Amino acid sequence: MKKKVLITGASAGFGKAIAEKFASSGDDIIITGRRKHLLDELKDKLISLYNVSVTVLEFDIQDRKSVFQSLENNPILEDLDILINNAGLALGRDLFDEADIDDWETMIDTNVKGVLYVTKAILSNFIKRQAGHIINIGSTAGKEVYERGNVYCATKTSIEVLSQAMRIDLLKHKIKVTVIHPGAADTEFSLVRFKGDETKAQAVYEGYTPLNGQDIADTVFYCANLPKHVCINSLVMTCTAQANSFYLLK
Ligand code: NDP
Ligand code: 8X3
Repeated sequence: MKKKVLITGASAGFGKAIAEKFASSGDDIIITGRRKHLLDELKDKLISLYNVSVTVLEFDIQDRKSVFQSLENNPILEDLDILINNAGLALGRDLFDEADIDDWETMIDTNVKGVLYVTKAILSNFIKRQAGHIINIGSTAGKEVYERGNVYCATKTSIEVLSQAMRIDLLKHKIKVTVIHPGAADTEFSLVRFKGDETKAQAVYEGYTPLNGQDIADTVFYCANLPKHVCINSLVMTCTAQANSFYLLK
């Protein structure tokens, strides 16, 4: 059956691949991010390829007011089936004592507060219908803390914890909550983390075959299309060359 799916951070990486996956199966999608021109390009492509409904919402998930203005009481979300909390980032890979506090704040504001704002802003639609599925994108960084990962690891650990909390508190409303924790995946992630340094970003993915956006999209789609009585709670996925945050065969 056709679904309506809201995907945050769909201008690149996992979110873009997830949008393509749901649209290709005939679902209607709402795609969000800050880079509107990329979202508009994706919208045109998906409409012409799959003839589905695609709505673009441009906002910064760090900005509480913008999030609520865009999502709360938005009629397009009244019959929303799935929220995919994907937008997020790492900034810097520095020792705790050397890291930039502004980077820390941006990661906390985006990866933790942004996810809380978006979820809270759409939640009444799920509660009204006593149905819905929240799929949060965590990370292996939330499973094992690695050197120079400090605050990024903390934000992704929060996603595991908040997913558990949402699952418990929203149980009475019959809302499914899934968290997916991917390992290293080749997207714009490292370019953002290393602030545009392409050499450093590319080095992260050299010498092995990392995950890609399509791998995550296929997994999200699988979790989203299980029978009504089945919910995958938490799932860790890595490329075959990676065992966890510490062990990577290059
Ligand atoms: P990308 O950098 O390729 O994409 C990130 C997306 O998030 C973009 O669409 C970006 O849109 C959006 N985004 C970032 N900040 C904001 C913001 N303040 N407001 C709105 N949108 C924002 O990274 P990935 O696709 O790899 O990352 C997606 C998620 O997966 C993140 O949560 C990341 O932490 C997680 N992850 C990534 C892994 C990897 O190795 N790549 C592994 C495990 C987890 P725009 O810039 O247009 O706003
Ligand atoms: C991204 C994966 O290993 O860079 O969440 O933290 S890692």
